[in-house]
Amino acid sequence: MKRGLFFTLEGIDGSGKGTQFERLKAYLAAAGKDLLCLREPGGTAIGEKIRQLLLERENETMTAETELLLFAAARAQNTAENILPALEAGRWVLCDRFFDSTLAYQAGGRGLDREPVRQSILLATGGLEPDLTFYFDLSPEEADARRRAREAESGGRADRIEAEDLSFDRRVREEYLRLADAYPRIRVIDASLPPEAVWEQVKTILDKFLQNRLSGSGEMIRGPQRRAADRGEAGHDRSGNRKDQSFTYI
Ligand code: Z5A
Repeated sequence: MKRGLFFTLEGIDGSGKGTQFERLKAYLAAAGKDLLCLREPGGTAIGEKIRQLLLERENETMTAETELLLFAAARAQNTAENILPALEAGRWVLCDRFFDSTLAYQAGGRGLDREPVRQSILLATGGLEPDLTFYFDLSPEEADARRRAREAESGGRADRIEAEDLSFDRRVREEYLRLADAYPRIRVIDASLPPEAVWEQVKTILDKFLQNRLSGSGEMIRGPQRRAADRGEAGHDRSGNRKDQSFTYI
């Protein structure tokens, strides 16, 4: 059984990630892919309860460390319950946010030291990495304007993290751009364009990626485990059990 592919979407809130998630989902489903769609925090019964805790405005006394550990807890559950079993079964997984969000928001935005943030990610994922990540890049000012327009339309109210100021979003964006510079799996999308033009970028990158991955040498789809093994690290063994390993993120 070929291991499935793992795709993630990242960006600051209001960047249009959710809109493109729906398009990607429809595109892959139309291509007949057996697809599992998830979001973080969330994706499991436990994760959705943690999501509530994380986003409720009432929880304004939450410390950055508590926040980090709650995101890690939700991710550990999502990884074990949903993502790994789906990939092992050869399904493709599409996740709205994954650990890059933690590096961008908790290390970049909150200013937590990167090392404990990396360790929390490693504990939650056992070293699982997406195969391809779309990062939707938008200025915090533009994202804020879109968010406000959406709130005015829906009558909704900003959640605890959305309520942070623009300087927070600027630090988050900086960290995303740093990660995108360092990791070729992260592809930067210009999210300032109209939705159709944003989709064209996503589709071009996806089609090219799939062409490279699925054609050619006839090799098995190289999933996260295999890549970790190539680096001389222990990710998950063939049964999907976690092993200790060093963590390579910057
Ligand atoms: N978080 C974290 O801190 N650490 C972590 O490890 C993880 C998450 C996993 C989850 O929020 C929060 O948790 C998030 C990061 C943090 N907080 N913030 N801030 P969420 O899941 O509730 O929401 P979100 O992921 O941040 O995104 P969203 O609210 O769903 O928005 P979006 O996906 O970025 O954008 P959208 O809904 O597609 O579009 C926003 C509006 O713009 C909407 O009205 C669209 O119609 C419009 N739009 C979309 N595309 C365009 C274009 N191209 N042009 C113009 N207008 C557009």
